[in-house]
Amino acid sequence: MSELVCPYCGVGCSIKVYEGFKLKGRLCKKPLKIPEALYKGRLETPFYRKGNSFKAVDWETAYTILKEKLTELSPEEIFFYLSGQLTTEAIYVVNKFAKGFLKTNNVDSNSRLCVSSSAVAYKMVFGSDGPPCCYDDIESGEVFFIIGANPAVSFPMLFRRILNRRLKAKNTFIVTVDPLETETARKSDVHIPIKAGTDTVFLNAVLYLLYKKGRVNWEFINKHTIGFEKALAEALKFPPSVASKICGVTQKDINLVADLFSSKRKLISLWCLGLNQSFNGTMKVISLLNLHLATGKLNEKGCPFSLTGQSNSMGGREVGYTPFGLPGFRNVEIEEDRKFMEEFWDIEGIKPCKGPTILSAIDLILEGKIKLLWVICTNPAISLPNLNKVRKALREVFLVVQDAYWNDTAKFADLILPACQVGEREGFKTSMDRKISFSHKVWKAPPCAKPDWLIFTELARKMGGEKLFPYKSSLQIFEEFSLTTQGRICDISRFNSFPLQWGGRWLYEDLIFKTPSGKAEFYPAEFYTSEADGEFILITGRVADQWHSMTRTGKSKSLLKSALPPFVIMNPEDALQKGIEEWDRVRITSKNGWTERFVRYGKIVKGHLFTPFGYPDEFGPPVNFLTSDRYDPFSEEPDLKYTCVRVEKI
Ligand SMILES: Nc1nc2c(c(=O)[nH]1)N[C@H]1C(S)=C(S)[C@@H](COP(=O)(O)OP(=O)(O)OC[C@H]3O[C@@H](n4cnc5c(=O)[nH]c(N)nc54)[C@H](O)[C@@H]3O)O[C@H]1N2
Ligand SMILES: Nc1nc2c(c(=O)[nH]1)N[C@H]1C(S)=C(S)[C@@H](COP(=O)(O)OP(=O)(O)OC[C@H]3O[C@@H](n4cnc5c(=O)[nH]c(N)nc54)[C@H](O)[C@@H]3O)O[C@H]1N2
Ligand SMILES: [Mo]
Repeated sequence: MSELVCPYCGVGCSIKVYEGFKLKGRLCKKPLKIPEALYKGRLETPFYRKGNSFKAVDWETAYTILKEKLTELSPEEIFFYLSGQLTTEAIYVVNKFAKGFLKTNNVDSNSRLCVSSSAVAYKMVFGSDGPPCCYDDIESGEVFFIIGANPAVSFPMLFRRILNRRLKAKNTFIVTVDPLETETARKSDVHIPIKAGTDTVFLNAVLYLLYKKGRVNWEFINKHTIGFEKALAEALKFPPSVASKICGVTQKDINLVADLFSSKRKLISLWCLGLNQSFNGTMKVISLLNLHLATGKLNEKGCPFSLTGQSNSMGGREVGYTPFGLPGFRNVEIEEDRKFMEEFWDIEGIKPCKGPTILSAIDLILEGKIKLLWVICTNPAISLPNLNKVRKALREVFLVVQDAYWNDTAKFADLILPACQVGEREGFKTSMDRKISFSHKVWKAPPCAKPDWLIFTELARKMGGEKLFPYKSSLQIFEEFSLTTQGRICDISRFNSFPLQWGGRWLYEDLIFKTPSGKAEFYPAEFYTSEADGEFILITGRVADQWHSMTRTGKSKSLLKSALPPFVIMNPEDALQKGIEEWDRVRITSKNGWTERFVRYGKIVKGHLFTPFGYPDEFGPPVNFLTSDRYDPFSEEPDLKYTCVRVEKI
C-alpha cells in the first residue's frame, strides 16, 4: 500500500493505493476515478511549434531552445505563472530559478484568482497568512457560519465532518449565506439568500447590532486588539434597516447572525470564493474577521477558517509563489528577508521590488514588455478572466506550457513540456489546515514526462546553475526548503516525520499576533459596489464531480454526467418573465463576450444566474470570455463572481 495526497481540493485527503490501481480511503468521488484518466490525452513528449502545427522534439532540443530564449531576453521580459496544485518542491525550485537565479520577481500563481483576498486580510488583521485553527475544531464547533462557499460540493469530506458533528451534538447549528440555494444551503439549518457582492454590508450590520445591543467583548477588544473604533464607525453606517435593503435579506437574518456571534457557543466561520473572488473581496473577509475580534471568538471560543481551494495552495504561500514572496513567508521588499535568502542561497542581487501579478503580466505582454510566459500546471486559456484579451496575449508571447495533459492553453504554446502528475512523482503538499503530507510515487509516467522540479533543475544546470541546483531528488529540495523556515511562523526545520502541522493546533494560541503591535488589528470594512449595467448578475462557480478545466475529471464518463449539458441556473420567476422554460438554450452576453447554456431552474436570488466555469473549448466559448478583469484593490484578485449580463432565448 502507498499513499497519495489527493490532487484536487485543499482538504488534503489521503488516497490509499493497493495493487496498482485500486484506490481506497475516506474520499469523495473525484479521486476514485483518477485511474480512468491516467493515460488519456497525456502529453508524452516535448513539442515545438512549426507554423500551425507541433513537432515532437527531444528534451535536449527543448532545453536548448529555452536556454537561448532565457539568455537572450532580459529578466523583466520573462514571467512564470504557477499553480497551487504543484508540489512544494516544484514551487520552491521555480521560485529559486526566477528570483534567485535569473533575478526576476515576475512570478505569480493561480492562487491570485483564488485565496489572495483571504491571505491579504489575514496578514492585515493577524500579521501573518495562515488559518488560525484546524479541522479538530470542527468536533467542538457548535455554530458553523458558512458564507460565500459551497463546501458540500467543493470540500465534500470537510463538509461531511461538519454534518457528522451535527449528528453527534444536537445543539449544532449551520447557517449558510449564499445567493444560490446550494447543496450546502439545503443541508443547513438556515439559508440566508443574499444579493451577490454585498457581504461587507451584511457583516457590518451584524457588528452594528452587536455594539448597539452591548454584546461586544470589551475585555478581549481592549486586551488583544487595536483599531476597534474605526471599524465600528464604518459599521455604524449600516443599521440593519439600511443593510437589509442593500443585501436583499430580512432584518431577522441579520439579528440571527448577531445572536449567534454573541452567544457562548463555539462559532466557526467558513468561507471561500463568494467572499474572496470579488471587487470588494478583502473587505468582505475583513468584515468577517472584525466580528471574530469583536466577540473574542478565537481558539477555544471559535475561529475564522478560510477554505483553501487547491491541494497545495497553502504550501505555495509558505514558499512564496507570489510576485513578492520568498520562502518562509518572506518578502522581497524587506531587506532583512532578501539578505537572509541571499546568504542562504549564496547569491547576490534579489530584486527589491515586487513583480506584477498575472493580470498585469497579461497587459505587459500586450504592451510588448513581457516576451516569454512560462505556464506550469494551470490552464489560463480557460481560467483567467476576460479571455479575449488573455488569448490575444497568449498568441503574442513566446508561450511555454508545462502540463500533464493536452489542454486548451497548450493550443497557444510555442513550446510544450510534458510533466508527471500525482502518483508519478513524489512530493509534499500542505492542506488548508497547515498539515504537510507526503505523496508517494506509485505509477509509471508516460515515457518522456518529467517531474516539474526536475525540468527546472536540469535546465538550470545547463545554464550554469550546477551549484544552486544540485538536486538528485525532490527530498533534497524539501530539506533545503525546510531550513528556510527556521524561526518563522511555518517552522518545520526541526521535524522529520510527516504528516506535520506547522503552527500547532491554533496559530495564535497565546493571543499574541504577528502584527507590529502584537495585537490583532481591526480595519474599517469599506463597501464599494460592483458595476451595475446589466439585466442579470452572473455568478460562476463549481460542480461536485468536476475539477476546474476538466483535464482529468472530464475523462471519466460517470463524473462528466452531472455537469452536462453545460447549464445555467435561473430563478423560475425571472425565466417565466422572459418566456424561458427549463432546458431552453439561452445566449448570455456581457460587454466582453458571450456563451450559450441550457437553463435549469433553481432557487437563486432574482436577477442572479449561476454557471460552472470550467467547461473547455469543446463545449463552446468558456464563460471567462464574459467575465471582467476588474480586481480587488488590495489583493488584486479578480471579480469572477459578478458579471453584468443579458440573457436571450435562442
Ligand atoms: N468539485 C470541485 N471541488 C472544488 C473545485 C472544483 O473545481 N470542483 N475547486 C477547488 C478550488 S480551487 C476552490 S478555490 C474551491 C472553491 O470553493 P467554493 O468557494 O465553495 O466554490 P464556488 O462554487 O466557486 O463558490 C461558492 C459559492 O459562492 C457563492 N457566491 C457567489 N457570489 C457571492 C457573494 O457575493 N456572496 C456570497 N455570500 N456568496 C456568493 C456562489 O453562489 C457559490 O455557491 O473549491 C475547491 N473544490
Ligand atoms: N469564472 C471563473 N473563473 C475561475 C474561477 C471561478 O470561480 N470562476 N476560479 C478560479 C480559481 S479559484 C482557480 S484555483 C482557477 C483554477 O484554474 P486552473 O488552474 O487553470 O485549472 P485546472 O484545470 O486545475 O488546471 C490545472 C492544470 O494542471 C495540469 N496538471 C495536473 N497535475 C499536474 C502536474 O503535476 N504538473 C503539471 N505541470 N501540470 C499538472 C492539469 O492537466 C491542468 O491543465 O480558476 C480560476 N478561474
Ligand atoms: Mo481556487
